[in-house]
Amino acid sequence: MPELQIIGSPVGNFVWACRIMCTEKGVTYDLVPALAHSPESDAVHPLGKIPGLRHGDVTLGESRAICRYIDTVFPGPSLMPSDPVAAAQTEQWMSIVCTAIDPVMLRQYFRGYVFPGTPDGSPNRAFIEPALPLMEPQFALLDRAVAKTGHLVGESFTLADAYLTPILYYMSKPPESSAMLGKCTALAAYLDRQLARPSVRDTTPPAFPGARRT
Ligand SMILES: N[C@@H](CCC(=O)N[C@@H](CS)C(=O)NCC(=O)O)C(=O)O
Repeated sequence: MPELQIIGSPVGNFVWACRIMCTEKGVTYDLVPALAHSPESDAVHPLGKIPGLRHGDVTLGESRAICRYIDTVFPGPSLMPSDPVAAAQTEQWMSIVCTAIDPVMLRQYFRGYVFPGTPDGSPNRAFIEPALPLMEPQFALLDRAVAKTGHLVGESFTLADAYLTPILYYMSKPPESSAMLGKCTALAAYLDRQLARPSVRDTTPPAFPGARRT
């Protein structure tokens, strides 16, 4: 089998999800550190985003496609449930995380801390403030979702948890989001448990320079 490469910065939340997936499956890979729109990412992702994948002649972009490929081609436990309803629920939560949670919590709010674009590098309140009222109901939604079983779907860790955990990790750093998370007892306990999970712990990236530790 040719060497499997995951291409992207380890701090990228979608890169991290793919690495959790590989680790859970016991698939060895080489992490090729690369920024979005670099020669390395442009060579494998149609939009030059990260993560990308290279495996012999196969090149792919988009975390969902990458995870599907790895899950199908390599042996090892799958993070997609075999039960059709649970599999569809996993897709449902991954879609919600990617299309609703990530755009508000990371692309809008967290960006105000890590890529502020302010002259002195201070947090950009123009990004942060409008995100706050959107984040409150999202935290409440996620708190309810994990309250029953401690997972997004069923009784075990799925790819949906692999997508959500990196985002919650970053949300535990800045003051407003860590306060919101702290009020969501089920979600805060969920995050603590996932961060102790070997596949998550062993792939946790270095902190963003602008992100405050709690
Ligand atoms: N839908 C993509 C999203 C990937 C994504 O947005 N990656 C970010 C870094 S975490 C990126 O490449 N951003 C650069 C851009 O959007 O141009 C996936 O699931 O892989």
